[in-house]
Parts: sequence; structure tokens; C-alpha cells
Amino acid sequence: MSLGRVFFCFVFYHFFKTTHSVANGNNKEKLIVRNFDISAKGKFFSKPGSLLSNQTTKSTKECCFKCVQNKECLSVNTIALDQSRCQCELLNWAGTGFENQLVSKTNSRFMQMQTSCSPNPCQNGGQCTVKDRGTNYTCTCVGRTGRNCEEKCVLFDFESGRLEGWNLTGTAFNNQPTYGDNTLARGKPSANLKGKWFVGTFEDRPSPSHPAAGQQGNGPTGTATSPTFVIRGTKLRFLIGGESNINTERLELLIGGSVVAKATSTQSDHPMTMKSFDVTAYKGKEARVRLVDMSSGSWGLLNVDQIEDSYCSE
Ligand SMILES: *[C@@H]1O[C@H](CO)[C@@H](O)[C@H](O)[C@H]1NC(C)=O
Ligand SMILES: *[C@@H]1O[C@H](CO)[C@@H](O)[C@H](O)[C@H]1NC(C)=O
Ligand SMILES: *[C@@H]1O[C@H](CO)[C@@H](O)[C@H](O)[C@H]1NC(C)=O
Ligand SMILES: [Ca+2]
Ligand SMILES: [Ca+2]
Repeated sequence: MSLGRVFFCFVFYHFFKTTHSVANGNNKEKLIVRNFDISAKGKFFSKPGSLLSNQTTKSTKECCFKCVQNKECLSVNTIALDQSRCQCELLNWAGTGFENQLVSKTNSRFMQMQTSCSPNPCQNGGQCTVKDRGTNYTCTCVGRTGRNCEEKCVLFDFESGRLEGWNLTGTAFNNQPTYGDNTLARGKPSANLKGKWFVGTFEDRPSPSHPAAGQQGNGPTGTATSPTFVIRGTKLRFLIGGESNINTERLELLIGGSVVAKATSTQSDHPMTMKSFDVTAYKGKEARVRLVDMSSGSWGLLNVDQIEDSYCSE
């Protein structure tokens, strides 16, 4: 990504604002400065529908100047023809992710006017495309959402190895999350975790340096309430396993402190399976999930992992 690297073509442009009446001789004159960044050398930008005009200018700078004068223009291709002439293409496109639209050509340059995409406001690998003549932008996000791709769709995957911001009661969740496939390490079926960590209230392996197969057993009970998040999509998905008993082992969705949905494991077993809640009615609302282990008896355990909002795959 070379945006914002080199300011090559500074254009000072006298702009005569003609909204004031000529009669009072009070035309406002503004000095507009436009910087162009070299986005690619030895290559030009080629995207159907982006070419505004094609002309010959004396210099690269003159080409930039033509661009500034054209209200639709956001970038230029210049191709040096000889010492005193260059082919100047005015383009209506600017943004990031242009690399796969470039064509190699000797003595050519693709330069973009500085816009609201430079520097790229889209986070987490999102691509920026300008709109409203460069004064605004839209982000195309990958696995994220929000205006600047700042919001996660994977809400809780426990991959930090800590229950950061979770509110615990009782003792069942004190040693959570669990590192690795600890049920498998105990000679039981795989927990079917995603990544390296999950929450398993029978397990006791709170770090890689704790021995595999460590267990706290069915005895501990308690709850773990997540930090708040905003519901974006139509579904809240999660992996859930352990005892199949909604009264004692469950995952709850809380809105404004009230339980609006709850789920338990499909069968009393360790492997987690994907379940989901339809959350269409709660779009835009703040929510939390609460994990509940209220049993000390046989199969009194809950496994949970990968709690995600479906928004990014809709
Ligand atoms: C632009 O003009 C040049 C001559 O200056 C010409 O060679 C080229 O084919 C033109 N390109 C397009 C896309 O019209
Ligand atoms: C830019 O566009 C967004 C919508 O995509 C809008 O909410 C925002 O107000 C716009 N900003 C400006 C400065 O026009
Ligand atoms: C944690 O939960 C308890 C019990 O519901 C509550 O009293 C307390 O305020 C909560 N703390 C935080 C930081 O949310
Ligand atoms: Ca995980
Ligand atoms: Ca328990």
C-alpha cells in the first residue's frame, strides 16, 4: 500500500467563487491546494467506466491541474510520450485495493488525489472507496462490520485465554477458559472446540503450562456474564456441549437484563455443536450472554465456544 507515501504533484489552484454578485466587485478567491500521491510507477490504472478524458499535456503537473479543474476527477494516469508531452488520462476513481486493476506500461504513473481514503480509515484489512467527490468514503470489510470495519462478528472465541470483562458468580468459571482439547486429553470425545481455547466447566487447564487432562469435575457451579455487545445480524450462533438440561446447563441471551432466549446441549456429551438464536427482533440492541452451570451431579458441565453474530456472512 503506497497511499500517502509521496506527495509528487502539488497543485495550487485559484478558485473563483461566483456566488457573490459581480456588481459589488466582491468575488471571493480561494487558494485550493491538492496533493497527489504516486500510487504506482511503471503502471497505469484501468477499470471500466473510470476514464473521464484522455488528452495530451505538457507535463505531469499540468495533468494534475486538469484533474483539479474537473469536478469528477479523483486520479490520473500519465504516460510520458517524450520530453515535452505526456498522455494524460483523468479518472473518476480513488481508493485502496487498486493494485489488481493496474496494467504495466513503461513511463506511466497512476496518481491519486488525496481523499478521505488517504490514509485508509478502514480497519482490519477493510478496503476504502471514495464517494461524494472524495469528501466521503465507504469501507468494504472482511469478517467485520461497522463504518470503519471496527466491529467484530466473532464476539467471543476465548482465544485470548482470559474471560476479559466477564462477570463471574460461583466457582465453575474461575479457571476458564480451557486450553486445548482437554476432553480428548482425558480420553473422552473431542470437545470440538474452535481455535485453541473454549469454556468447559468440567475442565481445569487454564494455561498451556498446566498439565493436559486437568479437571475440576462436575462439582463447581456458577455463572459467567459477558461484556455487552450490539446485535447486528439476524442470528447469534455459538458452539454448545455438555449436559442436555435447560434447567441446569445453558447459554442465555440477555437484553436489558432479561433472558430473551436460552439453549442447552443437544445431547449430554462433550462435543459442542453449533446452535443459534433468531435475533432479528433485537437488531441494534445491546445484549450480553450468560453461561450457566447450576449442577454438581452427573454430567453437570457446560462447554461453550465461538459465539458470533451472523452479520458478516449475511
Ligand atoms: C489516448 O490518447 C492517446 C494519444 O494521446 C492514444 O494513443 C490512446 O489510444 C488514447 N487512449 C484512449 C483510451 O482513448
Ligand atoms: C459520509 O457517509 C456516511 C454514510 O456512509 C454518513 O453517515 C456521513 O454523515 C457522511 N459524512 C459526510 C461528512 O458527509
Ligand atoms: C456482576 O454481577 C453481580 C450480580 O449480578 C452484580 O451485582 C454486579 O454489579 C456485576 N458487576 C459488574 C461489574 O457488572
Ligand atoms: Ca475458541
Ligand atoms: Ca458443574
